[in-house]
Amino acid sequence: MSFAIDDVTVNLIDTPGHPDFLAEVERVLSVLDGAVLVVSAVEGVQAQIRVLMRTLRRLRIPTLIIVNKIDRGGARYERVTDHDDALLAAYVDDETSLSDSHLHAQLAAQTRRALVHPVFFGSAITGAGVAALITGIRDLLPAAPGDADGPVSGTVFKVERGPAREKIAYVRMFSGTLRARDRLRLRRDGAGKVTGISVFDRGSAAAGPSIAAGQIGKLWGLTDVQVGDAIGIPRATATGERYFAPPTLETIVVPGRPAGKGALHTALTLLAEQDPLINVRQDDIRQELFVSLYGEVQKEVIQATLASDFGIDVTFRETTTIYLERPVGAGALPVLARLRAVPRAPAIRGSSCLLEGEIPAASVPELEQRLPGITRGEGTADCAFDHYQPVNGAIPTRPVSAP
Ligand SMILES: Nc1nc2c(ncn2[C@@H]2O[C@H](COP(=O)(O)OP(=O)(O)OP(=O)(O)O)[C@@H](O)[C@H]2O)c(=O)[nH]1
Ligand SMILES: [Mg+2]
Repeated sequence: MSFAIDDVTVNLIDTPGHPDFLAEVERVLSVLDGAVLVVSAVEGVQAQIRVLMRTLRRLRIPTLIIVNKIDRGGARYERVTDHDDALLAAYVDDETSLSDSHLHAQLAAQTRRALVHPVFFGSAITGAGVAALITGIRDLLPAAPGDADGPVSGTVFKVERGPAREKIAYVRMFSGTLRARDRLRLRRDGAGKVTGISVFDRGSAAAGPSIAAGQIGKLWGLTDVQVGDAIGIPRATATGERYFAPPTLETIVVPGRPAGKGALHTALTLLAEQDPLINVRQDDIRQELFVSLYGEVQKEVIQATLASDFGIDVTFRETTTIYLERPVGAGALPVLARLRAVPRAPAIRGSSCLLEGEIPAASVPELEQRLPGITRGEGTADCAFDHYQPVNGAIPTRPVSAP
């Protein structure tokens, strides 16, 4: 949805806060200019908030924090700010020689670089603090640069199906102007022609002839389109990487009618095709269909999507944990082997994983350097001296820094 604050147009993408819907947040991260993280003063900083904040910081997405529900009994601000380093209030040196406007400019500059994350307090019910937040969005978050006359560049962050099961792609335009009837290349093999455009503007989506840099809208006609596709020129920063750890759960999807297995397979494959975050696999022996999940509630969404988009009723078996290659992210083991580390079997506790083992002291700095890459930024390393070991071959040297 889109609204105006003075002369600034804000395109707002609302995502669910429940951890089961992490995938919905993942899909939009690459198209954000800034974020407003809503924290409840009653519930305090929940695990989900930490995951989101850590990711927003890692991706350097400018973020404002609003502590909501301060009207409620039991609301305690300090619960939210005191006990979490990641949620530290904006800190600016309070030198008396600096003017307010200078400080404000500093705050805006540092917020835009995602160095600080200003914290607001308010209540959506009473409206307290809302005006300050709105001013903060206008003044502190960056306005997207975007040249409507430049080369066409946009990113698809959501795909849904319309009443006639036609694909509708949600796109955020970064540059250029896309017009109805424009032909597009999608990835290497796909192509398509835009047959309809609707742009989010002042509270609603209106059909129009074109969509330009800075706008968010819906595109019709792109039958091959997938979430994450570039429209026109891919953004230089697009890496295709995943931001959150992949789902750790999976379940078997059972069609309402036994004969419906083929149709269900097709439907799930179509869903997975348009959305890389939906993972489907078929068990070769028992021919059962598995989907991976972030949590139980996601089953309801899959069930509803299959019913509304494909007319297929399904039930689910009990959810199980995926153990496959789970430990420290793909690519971790080759890295550890190269560092001459000897890992023991990983211990999985809920969504976290503990990997213990031995590593030569000389490899520790490189391990620390590569850890974010092989654990999607989620991992931490604790090292302690264990033993000396005889050296084979040339005696290793370590650079000594000048005193
Ligand atoms: N007392 C009080 N209740 C609030 C306030 N803001 C929201 N609520 C209530 O909190 C509940 C959840 O509000 P939502 O707006 O659905 O919250 P949300 O963060 O969008 O939730 P998800 O989309 O499910 O993640 C509703 O019952 C609201 O009425 C507030 O400032 N004060
Ligand atoms: Mg909501």
